[in-house]
Amino acid sequence: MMPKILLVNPPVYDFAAYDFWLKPYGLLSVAGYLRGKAEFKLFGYLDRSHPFAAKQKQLESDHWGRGRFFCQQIPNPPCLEEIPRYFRRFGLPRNMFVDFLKEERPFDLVLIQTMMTYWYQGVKEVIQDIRNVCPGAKIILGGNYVTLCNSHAQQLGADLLVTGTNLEPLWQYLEMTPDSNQPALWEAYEQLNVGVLRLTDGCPFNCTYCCVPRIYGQFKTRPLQRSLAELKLLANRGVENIAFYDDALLFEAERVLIPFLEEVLKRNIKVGFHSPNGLNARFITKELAELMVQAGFKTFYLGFESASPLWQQRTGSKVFSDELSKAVRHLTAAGAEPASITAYQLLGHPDADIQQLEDSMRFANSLGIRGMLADFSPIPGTPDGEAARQWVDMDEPLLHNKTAFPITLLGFDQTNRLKDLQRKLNRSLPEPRTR
Ligand code: B12
Ligand code: SF4
Repeated sequence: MMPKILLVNPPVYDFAAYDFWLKPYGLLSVAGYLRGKAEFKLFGYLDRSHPFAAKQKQLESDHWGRGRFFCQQIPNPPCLEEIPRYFRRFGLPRNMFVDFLKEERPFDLVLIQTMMTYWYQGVKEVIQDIRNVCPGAKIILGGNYVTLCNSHAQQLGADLLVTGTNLEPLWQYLEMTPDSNQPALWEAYEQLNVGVLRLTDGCPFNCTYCCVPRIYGQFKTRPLQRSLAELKLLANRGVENIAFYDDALLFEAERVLIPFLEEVLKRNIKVGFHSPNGLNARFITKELAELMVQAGFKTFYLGFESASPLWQQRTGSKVFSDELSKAVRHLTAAGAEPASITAYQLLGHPDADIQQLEDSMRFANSLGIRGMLADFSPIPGTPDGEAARQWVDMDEPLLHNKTAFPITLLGFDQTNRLKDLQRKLNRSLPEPRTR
């Protein structure tokens, strides 16, 4: 008999959350490796195609498949009481999961996705409900929170924690043999409008605020044929928008992204591509910009962080201001609408004094592109996360919260002033033709 496995993408407890092409890609990838070897059920709290969410007007998707989650306001956790923002639980209501478990039980195994370190309360809630309704099921956690806050995650009471990218302990625990050529288990969704792809793993840079190089080791490309098979699977399911979750999608593009996009054109696959995780402007050449636009890239998020040369050098020199200007020139010459290009800049970084954020925001605006303040979340084990210990208790993951940390560091008024300025600068630009 095949084991019966439940896949869960938990609800999110946070001040803010928005469906910016969010999918539990690690979880679906792991399940994909076991395709045909187990019976799967998925409960996605953040699935806006679920009938409960799909019928609510205010949760409707925008033109590119993004949208709001259903949410309920709840009291701030005690350690975030001082933060003057409403705390919420995002995702399908709790009783829906309990009813689902009662209807579908028993399960042999439950695999739970963990994502942001400061989202562990949702994971805890899911574990409690499973223990109550399906006491015989073995619970397995994997993903970022488990990897970055392992000893904290051990207190949640799961049976196995899979850390990092080594899945060997999982296969041993399950006594199953994976098929690593299989794409993610997208068919687990009954309705699917948005998909995710990842053509590479890791990143060759070493930014002081990021944990990717430490977790993924050397930059590696994924097999092109497997990515193309996954794209086909998504396109056949009717997916219209695909977000890349790569950390360095444009690095060594001639080995991965270029052949991938050429194949997209050759096969006449029509989907909109997006890069919410940020592209490195340094690698956007004239030719690459043309190919990206032709093959269907609709939005371009560029990781810029700051226009201050000192700050850029001190944090890893991943991109310089002239490289951003050049990338914008290439993209717009290739036909990208300037309003579809957005530069991310970090708000609340520990070196805020040398970051010259206002100047950086004005610089991006002078290029005719939008800016987005990416609230800084300190990550344990990174140089900047460790530096953050002087302001917050890094052993409490709730204090890594990206809304809370900038307010703790800069104060509420200064944080609001900078956010207002960003909104004002964006309003000075023409509206995107399609939002
Ligand atoms: C995609 C991504 C996003 C997406 C959304 C992701 C989502 N679904 O929520 C977007 C672009 C929206 C995003 C936003 C942000 N992100 Co982000 N993001 C990532 C990224 C690149 C991948 C995360 C992911 O989906 N991993 C799963 C898949 C893709 O990974 P995988 O390698 O295939 O998985 C393997 C293993 O990890 C394991 N595995 C993974 N999951 C599971 C599950 C199970 C059950 C098992 C057994 C195994 C397993 O098995 C797989 C084996 O191949 C990570 C960096 C990274 N490379 O991990 C940062 C990362 C998670 N983000 C980070 C940050 C800082 C942010 C932002 C705060 C940035 C900002 N300032 O705005 C925001 C916060 C958003 C919010 N609402 O709070 C940090 C973490 C911060 C933290 N404290 O936890 C990370 C680690 C990057 C970094 N800077 O170091 N992010
Ligand atoms: S370039 Fe991006 S993924 Fe790479 S180390 Fe820097 S922040 Fe992390």
